[in-house]
Amino acid sequence: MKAEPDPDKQIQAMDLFYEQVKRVHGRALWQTQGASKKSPTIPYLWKYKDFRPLLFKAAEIVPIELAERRVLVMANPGILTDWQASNTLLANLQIIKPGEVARSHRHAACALRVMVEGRGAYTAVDGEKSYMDPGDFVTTPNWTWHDHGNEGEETVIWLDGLDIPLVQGLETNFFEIYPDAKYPLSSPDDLSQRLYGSGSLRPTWIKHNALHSPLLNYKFAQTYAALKTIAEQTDGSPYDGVCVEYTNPLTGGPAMATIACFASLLCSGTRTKAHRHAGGTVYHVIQGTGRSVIGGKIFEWEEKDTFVVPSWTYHEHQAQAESVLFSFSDSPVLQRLGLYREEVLEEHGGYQKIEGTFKPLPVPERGVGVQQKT
Ligand code: GTQ
Ligand code: FE2
Repeated sequence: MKAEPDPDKQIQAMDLFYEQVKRVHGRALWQTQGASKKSPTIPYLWKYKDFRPLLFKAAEIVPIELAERRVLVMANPGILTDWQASNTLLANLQIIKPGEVARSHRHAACALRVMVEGRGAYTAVDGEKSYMDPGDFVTTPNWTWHDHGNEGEETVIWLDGLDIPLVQGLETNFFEIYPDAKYPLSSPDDLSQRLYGSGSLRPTWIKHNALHSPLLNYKFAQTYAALKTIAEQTDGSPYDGVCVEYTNPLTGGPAMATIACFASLLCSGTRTKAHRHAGGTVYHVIQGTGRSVIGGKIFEWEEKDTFVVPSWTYHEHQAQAESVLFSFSDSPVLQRLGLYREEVLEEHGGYQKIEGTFKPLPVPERGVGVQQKT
């Protein structure tokens, strides 16, 4: 007859065993399950009115030559290991004073800009200069040389979106500095707008086989007019309102291989229903005021604020005044890899149960005054 196993002894034996496995830098898989299940990205919102004075302070005390880019990162407090808005994306604010140039460089990460305030600044991408007005959406495809400059009278601020955390995760974050501050210009200013700005008329003599849109600047005036025309006829998606994607005019695909970008018009009083999808999304309020419910919490937003909806988190929007939300997400990556999925909330008539209101998290003492990465 076999004796009953002693549970205490069994646990002891297992603990000893796990130690032995660890000594050869191994892990028992059944012990690690669950450790990586939860995304560290938390829903979060950054107020422009908090960042704006700090940006101007940076412009005053940090010479542009000292910073590769004079940029403040909107850091998701759920992600302790780095400074980023979501697991894959950065959402930063960049400030350039009149007369300044941010020197030319290129990187494996893709970048985008949404102009927030000021006029007279340009970005030059692989030798083509594009002047940027508030609300414009501008692409900097990966591995293109780019420098920025402000030729106007006003200090200029814009939102940068980048896929640096994704590219870092893949350990392919290549980066090069151009020997001169500016990369030589090789095309007329705003050429891509002239060639591709109509959206549906394709110049037949140009071959363009890149993974990104050939159009560098999607002018806000054009986007807004299109949204208003559509909104005269339809409320659009029950989840996103009158939402359009900034596409590659040659393929209909995303603006860049790794980042899809959208503009959504929510007419005054619009309330969308909740859905969730794979892929983290950063929203930037181009204009308007309203609130979003993200993961059961109310996030109040106003013009120029930025917020993040983590992957697989329910979200719905409500506009108090007519609002235009810009958003960008890593969904093209997920779609390509067969990882994309989406789901509509069925309960409570399609709206989330409210469990609270967003409040900025207190900043731990050690986080103030010292530059520290964990
Ligand atoms: O403007 O080239 O916010 O390379 C972060 C990295 C902006 C830029 C950022 C960059 C840039
Ligand atoms: Fe850059």
